Amino acid sequence: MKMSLRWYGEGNDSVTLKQIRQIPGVKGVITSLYNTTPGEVWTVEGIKAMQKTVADGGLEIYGIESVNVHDEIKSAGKNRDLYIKNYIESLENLGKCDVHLVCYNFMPVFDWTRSNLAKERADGSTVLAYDQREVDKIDPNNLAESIDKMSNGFILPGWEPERMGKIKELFDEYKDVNNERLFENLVYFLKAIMPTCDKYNIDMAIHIDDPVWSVFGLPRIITHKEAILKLMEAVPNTHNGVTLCTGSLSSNPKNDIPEIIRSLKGRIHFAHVRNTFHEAEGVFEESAHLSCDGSLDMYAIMKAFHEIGFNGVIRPDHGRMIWDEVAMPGYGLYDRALGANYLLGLWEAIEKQAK
Ligand SMILES: [Mn+2]
Repeated sequence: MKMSLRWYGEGNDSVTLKQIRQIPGVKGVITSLYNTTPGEVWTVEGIKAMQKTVADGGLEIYGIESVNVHDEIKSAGKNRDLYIKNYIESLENLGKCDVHLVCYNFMPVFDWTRSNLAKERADGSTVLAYDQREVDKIDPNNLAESIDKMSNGFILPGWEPERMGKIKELFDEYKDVNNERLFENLVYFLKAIMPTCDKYNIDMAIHIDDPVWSVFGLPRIITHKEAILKLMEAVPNTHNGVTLCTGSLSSNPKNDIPEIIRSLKGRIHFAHVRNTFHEAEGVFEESAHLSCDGSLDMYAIMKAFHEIGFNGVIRPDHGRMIWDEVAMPGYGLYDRALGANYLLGLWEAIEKQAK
């Protein structure tokens, strides 16, 4: 297992490569070409420049999060094949640069949804939180605005202002897309890119939907064990795999995460591991990574990864904002560093016990 941290690139991220390098056990980052827009071809030069920056910082790029999928691919719009062609070209260029892990999601319009990016907890830390009752009160237009106001001046992934400016058109694009259609569009996309993934040995890792239910009437398909397995069977190539995000899966407490991990042996290429605290149905917040702080058994989760022989990349996911740090919500240094080392500690214990 390789522990990593997500890094948003120079000039975007308040956390530096030097800081990440000083977290024990972290030798690589997950990053992206943040100056590209979904649908644009990633160039070899762009990828190489990003690799050089990270290598100069003493770290390695373990994978990409994300190469975003254009909404016309998700909605089967008229330019779908053109955008798939561009996506394939980006994958080829990544392959040529020796990058073999690509995280993506197939959620319409929004990458993820929260109702509060800085909910204060009893200890004075702040966390990302979701409350369905709050979400029900706002229309998506205002949500984009309120998220923008809450983001401490950072641009949040999936919520770029230029996309949010076109939100009505985006919703229109999906008016005839239900869960079945969205699934067909995903399979169409995966079948088109698999030959390139075979050629360059690229693992595609779809992120769990977040939260795992329909928000604003938009379809959601990567939500629970059967739905994920259905996708694995529809495109049985092992390059069609999953980003197992425990936080996203845990938005529905009915998801038995260790059991889902065991059912996906050989198909989990990347993992986001974090804890959440469940208050009520549709109401949760992102706690510290430790089992004692949230509703998940992190030991059981790490043990399940160990049992299936997981040797991919893990990163702690969103952290709390602590110690007066000012950073992109969920992506400060301190709590993610604590999370990474907690997970590494669990892993060391599990590994030694297994021997
Ligand atoms: Mn995640």
